Formats: sequence, C-alpha cells, structure tokens
Amino acid sequence: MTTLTLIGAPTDVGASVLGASMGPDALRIAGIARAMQARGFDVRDQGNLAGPGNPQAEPASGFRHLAEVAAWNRAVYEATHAALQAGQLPLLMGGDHCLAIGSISAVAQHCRARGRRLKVLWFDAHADANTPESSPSGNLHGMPVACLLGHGPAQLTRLAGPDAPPALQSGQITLIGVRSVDATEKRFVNEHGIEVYDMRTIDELGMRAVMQAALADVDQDTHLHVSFDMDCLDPSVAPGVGTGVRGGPTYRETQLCMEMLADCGALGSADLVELNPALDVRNQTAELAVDLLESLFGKSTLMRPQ
Ligand code: 5AB
Ligand code: MN
Ligand code: MN
Ligand code: MN
Repeated sequence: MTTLTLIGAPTDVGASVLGASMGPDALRIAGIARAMQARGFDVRDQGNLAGPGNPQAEPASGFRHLAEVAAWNRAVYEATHAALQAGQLPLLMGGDHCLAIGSISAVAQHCRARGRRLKVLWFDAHADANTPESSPSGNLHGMPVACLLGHGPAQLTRLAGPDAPPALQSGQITLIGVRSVDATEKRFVNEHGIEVYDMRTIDELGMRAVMQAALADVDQDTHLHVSFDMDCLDPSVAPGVGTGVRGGPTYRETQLCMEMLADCGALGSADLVELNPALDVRNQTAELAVDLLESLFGKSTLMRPQ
C-alpha cells in the first residue's frame, strides 16, 4: 500500500490577496484524508509546516517577502524530499503557488539522484513565469516557473544546494489552462520554448486532445508531478481563489484532465495550491478540490470495462 503524505503549508506570503494560508485546513474540513483513504492509500497527514508570518510589506528590489518565501520553501523542500526518500507520495496542500518552488525542487533532486525522468504539468490561469525584473506586482506566486528554470534569486533557485543545477529544463514543464499572461511572461515562455496549452488551444482542440498531447512523452519510467493552481478552473465553479480569471475549463473538462492523469499511471507527487477559503462560499472550492483529487488518484465513473 502506498503512503500518501499530506503536507500543509499555511501561508500566503507569495501573494497579495490574503487567505490562501487557510487552504490546508479547508481541505481537511472537506475530507481530504478520508477521500484519499477511500482511494486505497495509507494516508499520513503530517499537519502544517511552520514558517514566518505575512509582513504585508511593499516590494523591495522586485520582490515582496523574499526572506519569508525562502523560509517557507526550505520547509516545503525538506518535507517533500523526506517523504519521497521514504517512498511516499507527497501531496502539498497550499498555501499560495510560490510553494511549488520548494516541492518541485525536492522532486527534481530526488529524480536526479535516481536517474528518473521528471515531467511537470502546471495547471493554471497564469503562466507564473515572471522574474523580479519583469513582475508587475513583486508577488512571488507569479514567479515559480521562472525560478524552477533557474531564473530568480539564489535563495529560491538553489534550494537543493549551492551547486545544484536548475530544478527543471524548459522541456520538462507544460502549462495548461493559461489565459492571463503578462507581456514579459509571454516573451519568457516563448524564448524558453515552454510547451503551453492555453485556453484558446483547449477551445480549438478540446481537452482530450490537449491532455493526450501533454502526456505523449510520459511513460512508466517518468515521475509525473502535477502542480494544480485552483484558479485554473473557471471562477464560476471555483470561486475560492485570490486571482480568478474568467474563461477557464469547466468542471467536466477538469475532471477529464484528472481522469486521464490517473490513467497514465505515472503520478508521483502533486501540489494543490491557491485555494482561498476567505473568498469561498460554504467551502465549495475545497470540496471541489477534493473531488478532483479523487479523480486524479483513480476514482472513476466509467461504466464500461477498460
Ligand atoms: B498565481 C501576475 N502575473 O505576476 C503577477 O495565482 C499574477 O500563482 C500572478 O498563478 C498570479 O502578479 C500567480 C499578474
Ligand atoms: Mn499559479
Ligand atoms: Mn494562477
Ligand atoms: Mn533561461
């Protein structure tokens, strides 16, 4: 039986809208542990990591809260790495999306040490590819993709050690659901040749073809990491997010993504981030997150034999 380790990171230091810090408890209240047990996992809820509070300070040299973001990411890195080393499947419960720097850096280090191929699927309304030079806000939840590719402050690009290479090469990450991209991010994504399935592509090709293409190079030897920003979904179904953008995938389209990810059988770790209970209505976005995670981990409504 696989052990699924729930890692809570209750912080919103990477965002300017407050509230994502309550995400882990909202997921617990929505029954994440029970739902994952029902999927056949031995579930260990590690509780919440500790870290600095949110100073709500103005940006300094292009960032808000760099020291605090670095401290949280070090904690996420250590917890994620320890879980992977113990043969467990870590599920990061954020928290804002800056925390994926820590989780994915740990996954990359783990895969590097074992010679395993890593592929990251990044579900998001945003590209999260700003650098401190380009960011319009200074918010570090808008920069994790750039940091993971080695563009950002050393405190965040070298979590695996002073001599570690960037966590990812640009061919290892695919962005899905994108519809709000800053001009500078567009340039970054294009210059680095990052694979992107934006909403227009999803409209034109349909979610099934997009997911088939995104998973085309994933095989049984691949460690697949899913970084899921709840604002990927249309805000009409997922209101509990700090930076919602209309025109996202529907409930069914997102379920199909999760089901196809489950079918590929390569999932090794995941982040569920940017859930903001302060903006939610009766915890429905947390319940939706648990519902999607059930599908991601193999719950199926399929009525025909496969
Ligand atoms: B999220 C914006 N591009 O950099 C910026 O929610 C938004 O993790 C970032 O995807 C949104 O501030 C970050 C305008
Ligand atoms: Mn994001
Ligand atoms: Mn987003
Ligand atoms: Mn580069």
